[in-house]
Parts: sequence; C-alpha cells; structure tokens
Amino acid sequence: MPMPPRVPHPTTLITVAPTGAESAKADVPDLPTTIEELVETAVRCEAAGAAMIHLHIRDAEHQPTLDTGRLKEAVDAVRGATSLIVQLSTGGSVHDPLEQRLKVLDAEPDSCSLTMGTTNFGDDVFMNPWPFVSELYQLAQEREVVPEFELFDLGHVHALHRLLDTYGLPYGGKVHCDLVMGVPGGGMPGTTDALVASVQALPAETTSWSATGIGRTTLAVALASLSRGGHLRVGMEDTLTLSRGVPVTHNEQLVSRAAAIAELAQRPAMSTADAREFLQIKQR
Ligand code: KMH
Ligand code: ZN
Repeated sequence: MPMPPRVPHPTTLITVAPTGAESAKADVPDLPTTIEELVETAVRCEAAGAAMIHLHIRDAEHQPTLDTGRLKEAVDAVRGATSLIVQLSTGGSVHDPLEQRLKVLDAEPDSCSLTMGTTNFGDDVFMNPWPFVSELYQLAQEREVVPEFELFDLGHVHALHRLLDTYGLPYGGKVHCDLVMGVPGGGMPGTTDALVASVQALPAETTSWSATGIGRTTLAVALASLSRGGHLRVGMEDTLTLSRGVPVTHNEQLVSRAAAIAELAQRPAMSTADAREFLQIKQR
C-alpha cells in the first residue's frame, strides 16, 4: 500500500488552537474569547513558535458564533497583528447547523478545518455527513482556501481516500491532515498505536500531517507524532492543564512546550514564511 513519505520534515509545523467551542469563559477565565484576547494570544504564540492558528470565534457574551462579520473581524485582526496562517474552524460547535458551517468560508480565511466524518463527541454528536463534507470541500477548492483534514477516527482516513479520488487535490495541491485523538466519548484513542495505524492508512497524496491529543493524551500524542515524523497542534481548545492539577493560564505555555520538544527532537519550529510555502497558502 502506498504511504506518505517516512523522511521527517526538518522543522515542525506548530498550530495553536487557542479557544475551541466547548469550554465556557465562566469556567476558564483565561480562555481567549474576545478579539483583543485572540490577537494578544496570536502575537505571543507566534513569538513562541506557532505558524498557524485554528480559530473558533465567540460573541460578545463569550458564546460560540459563526456570524460572518465577527469571523471576518477576527481574521482581519489576527492577520493585521501577525504573519500566522489563519485557519477558521468549519466544525464550529456541535449545535451549529450545517448551512451555517458552510458560510465560514465567506470570511476568507487562509485555511479551514474540514472534518472527514461524524463522530461521537462527549455526550453529543459532531455531524459531518458525506454530502456536507463534499460540498464544503468543493467550496474550499473554488475559494482557494487550503483545507486541513481533521481525522478523528480510522474511518475518517478511509473517507479522505474517497474524497480525493472523487474531487481531486485541494487548492495548492498539498494534502495536510490533523489527527484529533482522545476525544472523550468518541473517535480514536490518544495512543501511539492508533497514531501509527492512522498514518499508515493515509492516502498517498498526503504531504503532511499533525496530531493533537485531547486532555491528558496531549503529551503522549505530541511525542508519538514527532517520533513518527509528524507535526503538532496544541492549545486550550484541546487541553486545559499542563499536568495533573496545573491549569494552563495562557496558550503560549502549550506552544512553548511544543516548540521545546520539537527542538529536542531536532526538528525546531517552522517559521510562518516556511509554513505558507509548505502548505501552499494563497497570498491574500
Ligand atoms: N468543536 C467541535 C465540535 C473543527 O474545529 O473543525 C469541532 C471541532 C472541529 O472543533
Ligand atoms: Zn476546532
């Protein structure tokens, strides 16, 4: 079976996912939810080694929103303050309707997340039926937005084969995946075995992949990813503690830790300029 290249890239793409849609500001006051907090977070995370930011936006009441104006405001603000690749979540929250999630691309991000299938998500269901995935993918191709394929399960890897076989390569020709592991209540576990099984099954067109482990799987997944030649996603969307009982107070801590272990693996953090070239991001 053809497999993605085994020679690791000499540097590590670090993506920060600072907010997510699941944690409440009232429970996690350090979660960046305002535009000002997002910009401050983006600036500090870029300095610490991040090259891409995966954004979920909140409204004035700190609730998840897919309002196009608010998304655009955040994209412009982060672009104005950093050179980070701005990736908008099309996953939103489990309560967002599919039609609204398709409209995320109206905010003209550099990249968008694109989850390759439905998955149990805590007590909820994160819906990604095939017609929605296909439509979103074709829209990303049309709008020249580089997708990041979010793979929560081995079945999602299988669906990615079908997508690429049916609709061809994304804008820019690069196929970048992110393994999202250890989601409570669904998907694959955050283990080295699951990571290796998924990577071995990736389509031959895959040019790069990262991995993120939810909650306490974060370090195990990061170390497994680096040792298997992958890249890293970290952030308070996925992990709220640095170790048992020690809360994350700023996303920069997670990015700095990721950059340090990448350095230790002799694959230091990738610059934003290199990441733009690496993922073939359109100049906007
Ligand atoms: N918030 C989750 C339901 C994505 O950003 O594309 C979905 C999620 C995936 O976070
Ligand atoms: Zn997300």
